[in-house]
Amino acid sequence: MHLTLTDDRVLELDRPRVMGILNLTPDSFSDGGMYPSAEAAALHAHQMIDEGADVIDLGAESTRPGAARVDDDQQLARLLPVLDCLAGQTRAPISVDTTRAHVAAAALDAGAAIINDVSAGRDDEGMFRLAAERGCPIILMHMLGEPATMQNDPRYDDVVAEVIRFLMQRAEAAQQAGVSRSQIVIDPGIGFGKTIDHNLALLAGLDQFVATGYPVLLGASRKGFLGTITGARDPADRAAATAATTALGVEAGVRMFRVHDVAANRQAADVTFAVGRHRK
Ligand code: HH2
Repeated sequence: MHLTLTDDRVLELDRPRVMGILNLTPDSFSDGGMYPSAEAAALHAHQMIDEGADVIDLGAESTRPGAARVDDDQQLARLLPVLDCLAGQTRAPISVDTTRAHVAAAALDAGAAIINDVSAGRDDEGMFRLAAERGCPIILMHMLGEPATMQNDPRYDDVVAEVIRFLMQRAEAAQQAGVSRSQIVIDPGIGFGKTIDHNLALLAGLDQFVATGYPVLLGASRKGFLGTITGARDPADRAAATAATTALGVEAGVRMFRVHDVAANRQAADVTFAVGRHRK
């Protein structure tokens, strides 16, 4: 299994891949406002690559519960200088975390290789067309409702089955728009319209996502439910808790992990994967 990035580059998914998070936002829940300049942001990307990140996920709009929307121009004003700094300096693929096709298109032009759409193509109907035209990989994430309201009493009868059904429908819609099946990654959307029990049920049911045959991405990094379980109030203190979810994900066959703390999660992924290869 692999993703095709460009004509000459592929991202093999024969082993776990770590995606380092770079949020160029003033208001992200754990790393908002960390980078005073594009150079500082690019430096952090290089640090994450040195720690073992395979992909860098660049985002310019926070999706934390209740976050305000950021218009396309503002997103691009944040993303393009960092992409310019990184272009030509690293072979690590860059994904762009946006729900807007215009933003994704400009980011792809500036060197990004993957689209990470937390709305799974629902926010902008041009997104699937763009992914089809460019032939790039696209990550489709489940969210119940939208960030402004998603944590208002989310309910499911069977969260795993409903999230998988949604993702299969969106993957089908993407393919109808011309996206190749092999370029689609699915993501249960931990924390997006989910209670702690929903998040735990999704983590316990990751093997069912893997069984769909699509590559699966897990984004549990530093999220609130980990603070509830461990008592770690500061998101920056949740690296070990996140690494536990990474180990569970590797065991279940998840191949991509979107994380803030690259070194800890690289180790968790590599050790769990190495043990898994010896299981009879
Ligand atoms: N989670 C966040 C943002 N983007 N993308 C995918 N595919 N999966 C996720 O779980 C996911 C995501 C939220 O986390 P973060 O970027 O750390 O915070 P914020 O949205 O506040 O910027």
